[in-house]
Amino acid sequence: MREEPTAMRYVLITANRNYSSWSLRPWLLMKALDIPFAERLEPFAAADNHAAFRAFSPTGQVPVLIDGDRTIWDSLGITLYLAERHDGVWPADAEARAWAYAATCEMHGSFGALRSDCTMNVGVRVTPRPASPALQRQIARLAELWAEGLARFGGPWIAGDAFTAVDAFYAPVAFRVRTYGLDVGTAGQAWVDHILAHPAMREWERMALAETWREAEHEAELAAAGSITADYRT
Ligand SMILES: N[C@@H](CCC(=O)N[C@@H](CS)C(=O)NCC(=O)O)C(=O)O
Repeated sequence: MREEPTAMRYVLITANRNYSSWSLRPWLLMKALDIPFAERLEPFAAADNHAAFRAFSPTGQVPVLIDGDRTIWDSLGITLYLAERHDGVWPADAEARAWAYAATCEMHGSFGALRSDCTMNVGVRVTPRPASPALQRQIARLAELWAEGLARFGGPWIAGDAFTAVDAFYAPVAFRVRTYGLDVGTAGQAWVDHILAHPAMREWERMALAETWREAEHEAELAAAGSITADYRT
């Protein structure tokens, strides 16, 4: 049975806007769907924040959603929780919804080479090192998946005319496409441009650029990814 949300009691705990790709997913989803929440930012203070984050997160990771006396962890767990309480998390059309479930879970459980070789760093532009075969396959899969969703469900969002969770899950990849100049095909690039222009993505980007924190491990991952051609951060 559907549980009614209690207005304004959500607290979403996230980390640095510049680096934290998993944080972006529920933050963007809630902003895009106008679900009110209080923000709590826990910046990365070290290469490993597990012990400190365990004070509020059972996995020692962000994002975490606090709803009254409940703690919901993992970006997919948070999304499923919100979907029980709010309209619009998933596409209304059954075929688009089935496709969006699969595409969202694919993002959640795959794309390891993309995550490790093209770390999210919103404010920076990079000429990447030559892509490994695994990364090439994953970029080709992104192009295929986005083109399929846009063609089947009519766009401009991945699974239809409304922004849904599948867009939120691929949103960090849009920042990666821009940072590393990845070729995701014409249709894929149209979606990337569309989501980068979303007011909530622009808000996240503004906050990322204003951050003065630099976390050594994330910066080292970036340096390993290629040569930095621009850095727009404060
Ligand atoms: N599967 C988790 C992954 C969460 C995750 O990896 N979070 C990273 C931040 S983007 C984290 O908290 N890392 C802790 C650290 O860097 O010490 C989810 O979907 O929420």
